[in-house]
Amino acid sequence: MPETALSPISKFNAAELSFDDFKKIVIDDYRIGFESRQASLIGRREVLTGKAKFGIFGDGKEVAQLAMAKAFRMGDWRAGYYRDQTFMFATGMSNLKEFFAQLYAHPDIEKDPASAGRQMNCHYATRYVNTDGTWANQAESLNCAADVSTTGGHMPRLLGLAYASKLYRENKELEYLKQFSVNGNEVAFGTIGNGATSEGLFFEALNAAGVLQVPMAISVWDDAYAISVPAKLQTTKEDISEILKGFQREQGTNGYEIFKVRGWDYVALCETYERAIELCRTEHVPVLIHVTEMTQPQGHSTSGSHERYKSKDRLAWENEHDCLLQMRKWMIESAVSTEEEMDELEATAKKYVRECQKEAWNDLSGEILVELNQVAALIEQLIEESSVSDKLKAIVSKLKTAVDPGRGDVVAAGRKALRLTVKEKLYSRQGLINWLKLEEGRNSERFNSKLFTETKQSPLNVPVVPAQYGPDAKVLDGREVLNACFDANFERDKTIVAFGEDVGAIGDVNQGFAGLQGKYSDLRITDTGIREATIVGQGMGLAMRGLRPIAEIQYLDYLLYSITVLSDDLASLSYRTRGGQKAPVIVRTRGHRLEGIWHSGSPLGMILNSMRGMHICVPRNMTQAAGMYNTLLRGDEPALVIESLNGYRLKEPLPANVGEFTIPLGVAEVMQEGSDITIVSYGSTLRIVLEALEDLESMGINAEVIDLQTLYPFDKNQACLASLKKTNKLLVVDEDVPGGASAYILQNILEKQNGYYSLDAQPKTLTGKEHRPPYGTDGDYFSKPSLDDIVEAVYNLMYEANPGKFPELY
Ligand SMILES: Cc1ncc(C[n+]2csc(CCOP(=O)(O)OP(=O)(O)O)c2C)c(N)n1
Ligand SMILES: [Mg+2]
Repeated sequence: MPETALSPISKFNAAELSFDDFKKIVIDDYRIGFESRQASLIGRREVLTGKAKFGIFGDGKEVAQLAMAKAFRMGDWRAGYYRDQTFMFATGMSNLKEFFAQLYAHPDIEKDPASAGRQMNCHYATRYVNTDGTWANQAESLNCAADVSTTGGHMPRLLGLAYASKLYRENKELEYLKQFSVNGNEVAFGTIGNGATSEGLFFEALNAAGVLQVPMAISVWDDAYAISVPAKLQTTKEDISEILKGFQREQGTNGYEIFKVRGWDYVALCETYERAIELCRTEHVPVLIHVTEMTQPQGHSTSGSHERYKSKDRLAWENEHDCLLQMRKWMIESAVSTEEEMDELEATAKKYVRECQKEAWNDLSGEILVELNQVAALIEQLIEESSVSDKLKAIVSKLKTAVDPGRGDVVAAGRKALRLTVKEKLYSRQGLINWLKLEEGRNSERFNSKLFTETKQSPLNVPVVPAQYGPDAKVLDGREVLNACFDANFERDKTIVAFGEDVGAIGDVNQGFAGLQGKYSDLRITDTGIREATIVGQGMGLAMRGLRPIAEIQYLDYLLYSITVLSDDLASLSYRTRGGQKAPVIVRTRGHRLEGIWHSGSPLGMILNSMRGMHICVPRNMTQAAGMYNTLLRGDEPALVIESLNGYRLKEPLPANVGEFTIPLGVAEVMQEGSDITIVSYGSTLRIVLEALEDLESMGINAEVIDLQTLYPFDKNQACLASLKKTNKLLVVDEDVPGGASAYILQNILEKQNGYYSLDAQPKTLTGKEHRPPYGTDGDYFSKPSLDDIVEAVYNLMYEANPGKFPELY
């Protein structure tokens, strides 16, 4: 195996070092740990005095992180949680100024590159997306996937990051992707609190990594508490590594190597990490390092005090076993340093951290002060002309005397001044209006931008290529059209992989991938365990590392089992890093209606409400689905594609360019022109609407039918509005619960598109019932919109508008 690229961090191997070199490394480590501790102490004070809103820190966890950092190499990844500041400082992936900038929520990627002030403090990320949307070189960087605040929420993604190394090592076709991997030597380092190991996501990821044998190194930071809840109420036997012993690999089995080490024992920690990570990296064995006897010198967070729930004995034990105190003691005992040298180092470190904190604060408050003075000057101009000058003066005075004012205070002052003077014709109002407009744009960039990557790589910029049909186009089952599409894409792009339950050997339960594992190998078309959350996480980690995953959730109803990952992690990734990270995963599933309570779901309202940040595609048939896959696979943003479960065996002509034609996202299609009423639908119900047209025609109703095709983005060209202008009547047909996706559709048409002004009858929705559909054909008929329901809903709208022409039905 080729040599692993070394990170700037020196390798710790005492045997090969002179004592002086060894001393230097240890002292430097202590300095980093001590500075990190100071940052925690000052950080807490900054919250308690009101400069920052909330603080959660890594005090008590410093020494283990210094050891972990030594094993971290170029190309490696971290996916962890909010205790890891020392690791981030030791690796150089973050620094003290950035730490404080994030604590103060500085909305500038230069100051807080991890999140541009969007995330709580100690939520880390490196920026691997260049500003033009292209990938940075990850193999020559140290990489940190963007944290989430949810405990255990990062575990599925961690699995994917580790799995990418496996694919890069084992699939030789990927060797050309040098900017992502060197022979799959990259380890994915995960960290998690002892309490969070109670989460299902932890166990799901743990098991999956054991099955897959991927280089995933999980460190459990065990401080015996999860906020106030002690280990006794969290973990069987109060000991996570004890109960995970069954995962230990044995002669001839797969599994884990499990290590247990105390969090204040610097030497043991360094040795453990070196050994564990070497094994993980070279043999692709997952490892778990259980770091015990950690402490929380300042308690869990700034929200409370641990004296409330920890006993005096425990608090005294924590004081004594403070990892930095223990490290300091050991350094002096083993002649690495002297008391005097340590005192000096600590005094210098304290001063340095204080300076970093002050600079970070001045950077942000200085920017705000400029804006504050601008708005104050503009309001002062108003004061000269206005009859409410006293009130305006009060605004300025309040603003100028405010303690630590924010941008919100500055803008609010301007808005209030405009409201106060709304009835006055003041020349100087315009200056304030102009300034507010300018700031609105800037603040929208700061606080609301980058829900999607929004670069030229976006799927919205993929050129539209129409489907072509030769004179002898074959007419196939829908599933065969999809199969041909996937085949062509797998051939074209070696980075595409697909995986999920039953996706590999049988080519998915509806055979979209049939025969493709044989053709492209089980590294590219792969079966997984029943583990929806980590299927999505697997996709996310792969996509972050330059691969193009299609992660399959067998049925739409089971999306719920992965919704935490989709909503918290995947959909928020671009936003929470302000475009610094991306993960173009395609989540493929099938649903809308078939049979029974758990195979007929169409919870699009839930999806739309929880997954902003992903494209939501609802193709009416498999050809449209294929065109959407072709688009998405050429763009760089995450998407969910819901195929119509009852459409795989319907006949569709095969486009000659089945792997090339594209369906643009957000472009609704008028399926049938008409003049009496607009029916808007998508997916499986769209087909029923089309079937209903014959009955409607026979009743003298000429309906226009629109297929939305994607719910997000929504009808960018406003086909719905154009249609309403002709028909003045609207029926939305949707099979979600009442007030689910149909409410979203109405809001878009009536409010965003201003369709309200084109209506001359009440807009209506026809949806599924409140409950899920019972099993059987009758269950479907009486629970989901049927042809009869559609015809009657349309007719009733016509009757209400013109009872003379359309008499009451019954
Ligand atoms: C899914 C989820 N549930 C609950 C919380 C609230 N919460 C934040 S931290 C925490 C305790 C975590 O304890 P542990 O995993 O032991 O980590 P520690 O803070 O002790 O290092 C809880 C319950 C959360 N952030 N996410
Ligand atoms: Mg804990």
